[in-house]
Amino acid sequence: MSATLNLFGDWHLSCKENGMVWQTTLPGDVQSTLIAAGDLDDPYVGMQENEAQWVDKRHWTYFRSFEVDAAMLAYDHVYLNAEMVDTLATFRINGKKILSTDNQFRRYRVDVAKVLVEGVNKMEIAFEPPLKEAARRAAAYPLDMPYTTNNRVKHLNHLRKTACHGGWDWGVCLVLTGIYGDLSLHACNMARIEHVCTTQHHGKNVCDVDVTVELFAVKAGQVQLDIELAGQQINQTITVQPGKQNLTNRITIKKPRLWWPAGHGDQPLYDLSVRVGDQCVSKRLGLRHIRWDNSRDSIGTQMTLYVNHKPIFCKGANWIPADGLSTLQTDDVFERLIDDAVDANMNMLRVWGGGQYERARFYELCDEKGMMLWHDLMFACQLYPFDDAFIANVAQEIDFQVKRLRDHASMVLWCGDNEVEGALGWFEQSRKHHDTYLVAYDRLNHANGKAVTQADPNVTYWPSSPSNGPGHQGNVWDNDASGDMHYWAVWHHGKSFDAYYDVIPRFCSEFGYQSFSSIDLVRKYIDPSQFNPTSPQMEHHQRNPRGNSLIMEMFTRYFRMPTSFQSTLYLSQVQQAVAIKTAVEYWRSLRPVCMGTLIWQLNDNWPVASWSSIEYDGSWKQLHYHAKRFYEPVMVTLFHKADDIVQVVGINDHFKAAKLELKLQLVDFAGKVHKKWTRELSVPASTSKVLMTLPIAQLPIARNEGVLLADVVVTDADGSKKTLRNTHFMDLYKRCELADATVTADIKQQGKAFVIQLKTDKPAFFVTCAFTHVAGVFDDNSIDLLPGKTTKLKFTPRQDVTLAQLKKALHVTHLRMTY
Ligand code: BMA
Repeated sequence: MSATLNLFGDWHLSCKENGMVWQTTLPGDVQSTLIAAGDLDDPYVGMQENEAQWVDKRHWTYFRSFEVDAAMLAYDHVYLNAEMVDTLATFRINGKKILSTDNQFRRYRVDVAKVLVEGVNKMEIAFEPPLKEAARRAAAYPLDMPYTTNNRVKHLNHLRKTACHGGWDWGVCLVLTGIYGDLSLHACNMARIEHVCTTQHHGKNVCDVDVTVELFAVKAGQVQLDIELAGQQINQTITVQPGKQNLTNRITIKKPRLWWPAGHGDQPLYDLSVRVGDQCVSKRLGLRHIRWDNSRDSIGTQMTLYVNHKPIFCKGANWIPADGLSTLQTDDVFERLIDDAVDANMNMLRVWGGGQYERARFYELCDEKGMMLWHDLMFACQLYPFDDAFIANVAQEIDFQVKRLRDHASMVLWCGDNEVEGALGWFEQSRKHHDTYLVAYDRLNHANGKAVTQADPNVTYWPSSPSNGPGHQGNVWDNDASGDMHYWAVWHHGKSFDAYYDVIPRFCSEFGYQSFSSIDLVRKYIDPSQFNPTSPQMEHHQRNPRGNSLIMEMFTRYFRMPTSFQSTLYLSQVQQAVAIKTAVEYWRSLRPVCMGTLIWQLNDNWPVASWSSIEYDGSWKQLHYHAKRFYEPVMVTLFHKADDIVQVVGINDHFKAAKLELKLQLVDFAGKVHKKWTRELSVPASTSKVLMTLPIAQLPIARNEGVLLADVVVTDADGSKKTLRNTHFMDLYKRCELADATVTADIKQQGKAFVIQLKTDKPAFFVTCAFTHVAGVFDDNSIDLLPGKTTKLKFTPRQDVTLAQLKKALHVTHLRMTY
């Protein structure tokens, strides 16, 4: 028999410095409590974030009482389980200290039988101010460990805590204090379950699943073990010895239904339950075989993922914590964002190392929806301690996290860190004493790799992102021949978009371009008197020091200057979409040399100018609509490099050949068609193929007089057809005399959704519909329209709204309207 007492729920929170007490709940954080109580203004609005910075300088104590019955105390073993305790906490029960924590990412379990009493018990969790302790540790450290200047606070590298709590170049600075994972008491006899881990062995039409139960026994004796998987059971009485032990059993699943990444098949999940006594651990397993091919080839080191022995082009984006406040990182937000990723034809997210290991639901949703995860360990952009105590602390974190997450079908790679190998070259100290810091880095990185593979011997451990691969320390920034690459020449180094043609990444795990939030979100957090990109409030919501100048300067290269604030916001999103579309379509055309592109970044954790494709309120930026199209499994891209020859390339991610009907036209800005090409084509499985080449000089109109517009009917694997449009400008947008098109829109209700019918009198580009104060998603947006045809967009609101309200709230923008 066992018993459990969930300690989440109602708590009190007190502040040592001012003696005040609040009623609150856990899971949660101090900042959220103060906001809810009206003692802190919403830090996302205006510049109110500045007013929230006192909170992390104080001592906070959570306290409550709870009842324990005699039955619980009668067990052999009673322990407290605490997860995601952020960060420096001392736990007391009935005045007796039972635990102190200093790692948000570890699971803490302590025996509490001796301190509990029958009846009412008191629990208190006292938190130290994190930054003070971080500074103390930094000062005491024998080597100066440089911290990231992305953050508004110092020395967070000395604490095992979500690094971007300090802000980052897109984030709100809220150095949280709280508990987010679990807080519960458990009582059991004989032994407790520490972990349940599985290993899949795939054969022909069969999958053997080894189920390993890690037990911690408090005394020697016998326990009942029951395993159930795919309708099969194993029931045993087992003998345990005091301490830790592993028990492995095998269950064979015949004719397994395999789990596939989104876009490649279904995600069947098999229920697994493991019982010891009446403690139960349940999981849902997706059966799939994962292999990374990182072998050398004539170019360098490959980075190709095989799922069930099929090559997968990884298409996706980077994931940052879903909100600056832990209480707003809800399951609903997880689901919405993962759905948005799937809807945009993504199959992979990279859980970035400056964030956190997420709550369980995040991983369950990824399993259910086929969203593969590249998972960093939580280290990013700064140098970290490397002494034995720090390494041992991190080893416990890794042991827990890897065992917790390894059975998720979505988990395909563990990576040592984000840009820490690269960061060795960023700081004066580490440049000057390079060898010292390299040895320090290696020490931690190797230990972490060892901890990962001990916790999951079958997983691929990739040392860092970017990295040339295990054992290949070198120039990680400019080497496109090996491993993964972060390509930031466009954006951080201010290069133009054609610089994306200068590299042939094997796997580009980060590249991004900033845009502003759209006007409808800006209205929610910026005062109208500040509607100017360089107003104090707008600059406060731009965390990349050069951000605004990079955006504006790039306008001057490609576009005519926008003449209003609203146009500036809109155009920044056009520009971002063009940048990333250029990169992705070109790199996808390079498959199989390049086998992955992950956009920096999917989401925002507060309203801000950033590289995200989805705005803080969940609306899609133009980029995300373009992503839906440029990540289509079968598509046609058009591009030209310095040679002025337009290449028309077909890309096919499916495992069988794709049929295409291509209708290509050369259209001028009045809508006149100057040339047409019609072709029936096919692209072989899992590859890209040049379909046509068109020298610009041989076209009947000048390059700035029109565009190439490709409409492609793709027959999908299931026989269904869809038409995809792709437009190619042969000259800079600013040099083209775009027609002053009038786009008209009519809205009709269709069940819960609404259909917007768009018509134009002249060609119109980047036509984007939006609704003021109405949240929701379109099935397509930021599209190009030709006269003479009605185009329908479907809008699914995420709130209750009437047709009349929508008609009033609609605004349509296209490129020519910005000047
Ligand atoms: C990347 C990330 C982040 C950062 C982004 C934009 O390299 O790793 O550190 O937010 O660049 O600068």
